[in-house]
Amino acid sequence: MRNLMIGCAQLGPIQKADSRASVVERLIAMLEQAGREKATFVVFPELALTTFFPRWYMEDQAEVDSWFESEMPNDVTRPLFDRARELGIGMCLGYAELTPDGHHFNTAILTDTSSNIIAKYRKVHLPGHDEFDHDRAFQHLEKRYFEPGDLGFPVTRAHGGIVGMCICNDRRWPETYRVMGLQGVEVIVLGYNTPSVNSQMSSEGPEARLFHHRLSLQSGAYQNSTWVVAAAKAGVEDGFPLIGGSVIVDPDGYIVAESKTESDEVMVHECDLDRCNFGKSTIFDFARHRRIEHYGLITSQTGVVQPRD
Ligand code: CDT
Repeated sequence: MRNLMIGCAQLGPIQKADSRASVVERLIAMLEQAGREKATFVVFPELALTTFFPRWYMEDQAEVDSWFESEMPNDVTRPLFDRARELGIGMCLGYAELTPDGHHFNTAILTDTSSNIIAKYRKVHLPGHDEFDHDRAFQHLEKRYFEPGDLGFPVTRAHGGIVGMCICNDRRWPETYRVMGLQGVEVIVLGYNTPSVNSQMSSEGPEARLFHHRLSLQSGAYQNSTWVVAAAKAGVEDGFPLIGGSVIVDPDGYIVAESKTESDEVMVHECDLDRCNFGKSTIFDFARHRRIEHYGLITSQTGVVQPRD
């Protein structure tokens, strides 16, 4: 057994007017609760320091940049890193990253139990659009404010296992899991901000959204024999609802913990990383069973090319 006590820390809504300092207080409160329940690794959501700002259309670059962090930790987040170090808890934390040379990414970092940043991931699959869309009930402007991640899907030896990160929409793409699966990943951690309703298809409501969310995570976990931990930012932000449904999924694809609210909520689960071994050495023993000579289209082509009539 290789047990890792993982905390999945769902955030309730963050309103546009809420200060980052007030959010950091909430993150610290959840970190402390996870610590009381013996967690040594806590997963926070995507863009965990602010409201989901890509729903707002902005033209002024200074206004856009005000949602980004140009260093991590910084003066506002340092208390979180300090408390995590005191408690001996590693974290995955999502935030909007502005690099010294002016690039904008939707980023997550991984820390060890001394609050050293040991890995970084930048969101690869950016959903939405880059111009104001009058046909939508609300905007989803990630393609406007972020560049696609440039780090791939690395995994890191950390917390006694092999840890990988992805962010929100990445979880819907099998390639995300498989690239990490091919590096032996044992825990994939991610945060998300998923609107409860589709901005273009009014018939799709929260139940469908939660179904597709669980379907993606459970299949990714099973098909790659890995734990998956997914932390939501949930609830109604300035009138715009986000799903909850934070989950911990085991390497057989079963949900072993799920949030019950759309508020700040922590779940801690003892994850035995050796549970990954059975699937990785049998049905999903990649070295024995994968047939890469038939998979070329996956990396040579993005869109669909139908056969000629
Ligand atoms: N944050 C994020 O990636 N949200 C997307 C919404 C897609 S709808 C434009 C998601 O996949 O949950």
